[in-house]
Amino acid sequence: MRLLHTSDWHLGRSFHRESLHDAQHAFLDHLVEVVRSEGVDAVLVAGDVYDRALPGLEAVALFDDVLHRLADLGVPTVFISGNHDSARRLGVGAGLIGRAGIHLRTDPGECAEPVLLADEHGPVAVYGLPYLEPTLVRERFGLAKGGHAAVLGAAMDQVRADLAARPSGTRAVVLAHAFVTGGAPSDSERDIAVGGVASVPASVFDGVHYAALGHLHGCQTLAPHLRYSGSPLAYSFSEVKQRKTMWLVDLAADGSVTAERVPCPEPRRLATLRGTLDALLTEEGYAEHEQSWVQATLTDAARPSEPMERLRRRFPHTLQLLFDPERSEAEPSQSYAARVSGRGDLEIAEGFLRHVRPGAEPEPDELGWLREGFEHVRETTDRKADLPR
Ligand SMILES: [Mn+2]
Repeated sequence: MRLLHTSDWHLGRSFHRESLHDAQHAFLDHLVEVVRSEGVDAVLVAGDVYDRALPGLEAVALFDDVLHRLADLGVPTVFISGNHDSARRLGVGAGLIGRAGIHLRTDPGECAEPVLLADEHGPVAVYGLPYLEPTLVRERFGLAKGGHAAVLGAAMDQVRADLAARPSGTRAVVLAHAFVTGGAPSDSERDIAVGGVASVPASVFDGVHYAALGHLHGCQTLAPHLRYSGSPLAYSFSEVKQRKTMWLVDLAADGSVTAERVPCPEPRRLATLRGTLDALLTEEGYAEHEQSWVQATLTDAARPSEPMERLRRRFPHTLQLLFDPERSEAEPSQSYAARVSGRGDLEIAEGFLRHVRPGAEPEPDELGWLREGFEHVRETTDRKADLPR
């Protein structure tokens, strides 16, 4: 059985205020074409369909359009909700849409109800596990406490129990939206850390033949049966070196897997340039980036006048301008933004405590309060998106 695995479409997302609508449209055209030309038997979309819980109308229209096109092709498709989606909103009409062979799995109560497919070698059970926010689903899985590893582990226990009751030789595929240990993050994923632990061990997926993973935006292979497709487009400059792809997965009669990367269309190259304004404007070597989306880091000791205007004369698609002046070692070397970039909220708050109380480490109690505070903010933000009013 031939599967096409993709994830993290983030419909409606822009790139540094540049609309990606046309690029996302082109990607979906490409997806439909690959499904047709490669003889795909089923499409798997592992979460973060939309960028926001309340997507804009343009994004909803893109999704509506691709649903129709996939249904017209008659190729079964399984979607799960990711941490960016409102599971309840994405799941509206799932029962009706399912009659057209498009399966929206957004309900944590349906983890053990697979979409049943088959090829000439027998049945394939496809389990769509929506993103499971520990604080929201713990109780449902009979857990008093525990983070991502516990809830996803409980969901996978249900999957294994269901699978064990099916005819022997049934192959199992899982879709999940999670941070699996060993995966490499980039800057465009929203943090899902709970109690300081974001990741789940790969062993959570023991017993299934393929896990189509979503959440991390770089394409990667953790094991032959455990892969991230990554997002179809770059959503941060940290992805400058990534080639965006989908996985074309062949599931053999014995459940073994071979996979091949299918490149996605690239709307425009990304470039991260660093140097003095004068160097960026004059050096021949930068000519290849004149039409790229550019992040420029200026190293001039004194901030030049009108740097964006001047840069855009050579690089009209400059989207981000950073300053990192070269200084002598005696001076503080970086801006506050540069010093905290890439650090988590908790880490920044810890650093603040050390800064205001030199010589004293933050107390465990204080760290606990901070962690609770940050988690509370994140939960209430997530929960608000799902409120009926
Ligand atoms: Mn994502």
